[in-house]
Amino acid sequence: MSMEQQGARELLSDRNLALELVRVTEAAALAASRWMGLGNKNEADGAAVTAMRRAFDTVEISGTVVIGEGEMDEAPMLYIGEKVGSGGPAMDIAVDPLEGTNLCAKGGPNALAVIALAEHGKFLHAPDIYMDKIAVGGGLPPGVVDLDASIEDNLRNLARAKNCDISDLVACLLDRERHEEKIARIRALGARIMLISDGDVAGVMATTQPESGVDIFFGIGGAPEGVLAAAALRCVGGQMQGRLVFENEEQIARSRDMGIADPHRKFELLELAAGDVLFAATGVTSGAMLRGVRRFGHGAVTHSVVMRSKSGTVRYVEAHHSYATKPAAQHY
Ligand code: VTB
Repeated sequence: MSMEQQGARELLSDRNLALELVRVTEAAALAASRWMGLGNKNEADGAAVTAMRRAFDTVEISGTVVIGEGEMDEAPMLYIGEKVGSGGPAMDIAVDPLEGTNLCAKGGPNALAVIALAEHGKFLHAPDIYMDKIAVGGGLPPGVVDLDASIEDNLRNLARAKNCDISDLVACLLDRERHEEKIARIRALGARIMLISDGDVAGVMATTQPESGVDIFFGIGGAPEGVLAAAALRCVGGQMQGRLVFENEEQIARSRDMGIADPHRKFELLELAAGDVLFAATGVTSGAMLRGVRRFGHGAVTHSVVMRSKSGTVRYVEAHHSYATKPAAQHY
């Protein structure tokens, strides 16, 4: 096979794979949506995990989960190191079958089923601890914000780059006590704030969408969610930095065990998610970017996004899942 033919073949398989991934996030979202608002986040999460794990069986990759549901001894499925897929190119996989378990359990906005894929070794193997994050959308000068700069400098620089007043800016943060000081300083400077109860993958992604009204994401959330958000930003443009936040020595040791030579360093976007990245997400509940699963007597409708960093394509997929040809036991 000529190099051109091989290149074309790789491109095609990569493209097909992107669409296959949507089927996997759809399956997780459909399963989780059955538990929307029922007040049971563990059942919702379990349903999403089982459905996602099953859907991976038909995806033609030799996948290894690097960001998943936890260590092998604490998660029965989609644990770190688990092999998934029916065989094919070796890929690393980052998953969050239900990002925002609380959101789903309460019927709140922005619960998502999320997957990112890259070649082996391209995602930061982030342990399930905290990460301090800063993110802004695309089209801004490189380095316009920095995790090590003060909140005030970051907001001033961002306002200058966006040619607006600080009072025009909206910062998104998780609504947590640990952010009290940050929130006070943002307010003192005159910028506005959107506090979210959970779901910082959606929070970071909101910075990339002008219609979301969010200009910048600040603060400490999950480290695995940081890698997933970085994968998304790699596809749509935007800037992000993250630094692991440790609560004890054991977490530092665990990070080293996971291959992070200097656990205290600041990671740039390309260190969180490098190489050619595929990203897919399906809405479980409606949010700024995706509509949640809607159910009818005859089936359900899902809304997903799938993106490839190589081409920069962002595709929204509305899928109508019909019960017409399925026995009742197979209704999603
Ligand atoms: C965030 C958020 C998640 O965890 O990462 C958050 O995106 C951080 O942890 O949806 P705390 O809840 O301990 O603050 C979630 O809320 C749940 O995974």
